[in-house]
Amino acid sequence: MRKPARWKKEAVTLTYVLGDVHGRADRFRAMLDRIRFTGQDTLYLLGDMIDRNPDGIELLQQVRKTENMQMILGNHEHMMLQALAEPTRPLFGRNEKRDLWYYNGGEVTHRAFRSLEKTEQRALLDWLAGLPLNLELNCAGRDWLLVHGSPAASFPTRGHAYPDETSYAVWERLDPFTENDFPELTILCGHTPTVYFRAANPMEIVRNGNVICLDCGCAFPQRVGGRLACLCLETDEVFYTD
Ligand SMILES: [Mn+2]
Repeated sequence: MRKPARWKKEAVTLTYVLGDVHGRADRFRAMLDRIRFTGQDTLYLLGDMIDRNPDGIELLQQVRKTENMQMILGNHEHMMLQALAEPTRPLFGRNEKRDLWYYNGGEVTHRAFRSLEKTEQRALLDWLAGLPLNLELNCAGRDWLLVHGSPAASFPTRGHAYPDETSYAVWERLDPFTENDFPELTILCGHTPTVYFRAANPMEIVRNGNVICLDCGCAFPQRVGGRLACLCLETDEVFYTD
């Protein structure tokens, strides 16, 4: 007897989390195929859809227009917002925020952004400026906290080196082996490729205590172990691109 090919998806709706796609639309598409993402499921994105590879703007537009995809702000979107908000100095053409953004792989994103209609540019920037720093959700019987770099709520106690809560939340690297400010929550974080915490090629997600690090280096080529990882909250299943 032949099994219906998509039997699982008819029965349940699932919640997925991934992050740090960094302009790789090919890997993002491959992941949506792999998890058989449907209109009934929800996908949460941990920020850093842009930079280092060419498809960031297209990815942001896709997320913005897809109702069942929710995104938090990454440091790369934060850099983009700051670079485009700062006026370029008339005499020497300097824009320090833009220099920082380009240094971190933003030039390819800026080029794609400039090719958009002005109204689309404005809409995209307004949407980015409204993205939350963290998201809390209750799913599969647990309370989850989604962060790009670190929980914003730790800023008052840990954020001395940062000018404001936003910079802290998007830039500070949460260390799953030393930090446990919110033991009642399961923290999902991106931002730091997991080889930073545990050597593996290809990279694998790292879990320690109540922290799960999902950035498996999608920005980087396959030969250095880069790939996209995605976690399903209901089943605890981890998916990887090739
Ligand atoms: Mn980041």
